[in-house]
Amino acid sequence: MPNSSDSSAQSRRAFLRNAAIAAAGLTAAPLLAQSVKLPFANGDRELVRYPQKRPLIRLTTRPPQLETPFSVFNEGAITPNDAFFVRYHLAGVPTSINSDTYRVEIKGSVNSPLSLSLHDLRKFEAKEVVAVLQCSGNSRGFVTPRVGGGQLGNGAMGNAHWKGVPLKAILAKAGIKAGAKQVTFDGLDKPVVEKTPDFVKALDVDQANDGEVMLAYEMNGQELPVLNGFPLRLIVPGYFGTYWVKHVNDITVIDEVLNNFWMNPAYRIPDNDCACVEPGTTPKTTVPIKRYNVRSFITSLQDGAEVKAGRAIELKGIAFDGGSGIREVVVSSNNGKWTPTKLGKDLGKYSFREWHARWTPSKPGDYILKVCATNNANQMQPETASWNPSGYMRSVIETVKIKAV
Ligand SMILES: Nc1nc2c(c(=O)[nH]1)N[C@H]1C(S)=C(S)[C@@H](COP(=O)(O)O)O[C@H]1N2
Ligand SMILES: [Mo]
Repeated sequence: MPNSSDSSAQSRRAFLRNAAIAAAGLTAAPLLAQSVKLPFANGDRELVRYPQKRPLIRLTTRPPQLETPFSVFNEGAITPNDAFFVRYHLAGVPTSINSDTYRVEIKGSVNSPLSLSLHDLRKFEAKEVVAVLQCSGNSRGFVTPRVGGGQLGNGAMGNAHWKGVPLKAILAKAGIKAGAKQVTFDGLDKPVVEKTPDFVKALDVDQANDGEVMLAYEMNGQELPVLNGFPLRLIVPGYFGTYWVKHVNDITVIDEVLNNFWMNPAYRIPDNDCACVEPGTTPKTTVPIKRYNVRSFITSLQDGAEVKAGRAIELKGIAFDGGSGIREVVVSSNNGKWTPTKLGKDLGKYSFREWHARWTPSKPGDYILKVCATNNANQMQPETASWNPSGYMRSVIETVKIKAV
C-alpha cells in the first residue's frame, strides 16, 4: 500500500507541493537547451522537464500541456509514466494533494451518498485493463486547412496498464435512483478566473454502468503521476481523453443531460458517419465526441530518415482503435501493393497493438512508406483526411518519407 508510513506520506506531500507548484508554472520547470520542430508551420517547441517526467514537448505552461516525443512510441506498446503526455484546461492545477485525507464523493440521485477514501477504494475488487488514452486534439497540427486549438503533433496519446475499481461497483453501492440519466465527474483542478467554467464531464448512466469504466489508482504498476491525475482518475476505455477526468473527487448522478461548456459546445463532432464537413464550413448538428477511430503509425522511422539501399530493415509501429481490436496492419512503399505485417502481442482490445515487417529498399532514392490498419469491425483508415472545425478524429493513412543511400 502506498503511503503506509507517516514519513513517506509526509515526504510525498512535500514533494507533491513542489511538483504541483512547478506544474502550475509558478516556479519555472528547468528548461533544457533543447527544442524540437514538429513537422508543420509554427511547430517549434521547447523540451521541458516537469516533476516525475522526462523532457516532454511543451505546448503551453498555464495550464500545463505536454506532448510525448514520438520516438517514445518505438520503445514498446506501453507508454512509460514519465513519458506520458499531459493535458489540462484550467490553470488552477492542485497545489497539494494529501492522499491520506483524499475522498471521492458519490452523490446526487442515489439512495446512499458515499464518501470513499483511497483505502476504501482498495477494498473493492480490483480491475485491470491496458487502454490507450488519446486527446481529441491529437494530431491537430496536421489538419489542413489549419484549425484553431492546441497545435499538437501525434504525441497527445499513450497506452498504459490501469488498475482500479469498476465504477459500476461503486454506483451499485450508492444505488442509482430510477429516472437518473447521467453521471458527472469533477476533479480537483479549478479555473483561475471566475468566468472560466469548471471542467466537469458526463457519461450516460448505461455507459457509467458498463463494467469497463473505472476509477484508476494505479498506472503501469505505480501510483498515477501527479500530472496524470494522482491519486485517482476516470478510465473510459476506447473513448477520447476528455472523459478521463483526473484527480476525480466528485461524482454526481443527475436526472438530466449535462449541458455545460465542456459537453456543449466543446468536444463535439459533426453528427454524421465521417464526423466531417466541407473544409471551412460549420456543422449543422453535432454530438459529443465518443470512441477513437482506427489509427496506425510507423514508429521506427521518422520523416527524413536515411537507410541503406539493398539492405533489409525492420519496419515497426503501432495501431489501435476504439475497442474492437486490430485485425490487420499493412504497409506499402511508393504506393506499391499493400503487404501484410506481423502483429505483436495482444494486450487487449483497447491497447496499442505493435506490428513489424521486413522491408528492403531495392535501390537508392526517395521512398514514401504508408501504413494502414483494419479493426475487427472491418473499419479501415481512409486515403484522404476528413475535416471538422475542431480538428478531431484524424484517422487518415499516415505517410513517412525517407531516403535510401
Ligand atoms: N481534472 C481534469 N481532468 C482531465 C482534464 C482536465 O483538464 N482536468 N483534461 C482531459 C483531457 S481533454 C485529456 S486528453 C486527458 C489527458 O490526460 P493526461 O493529462 O493524463 O494525459 O485528461 C482529461 N481529464
Ligand atoms: Mo483532450
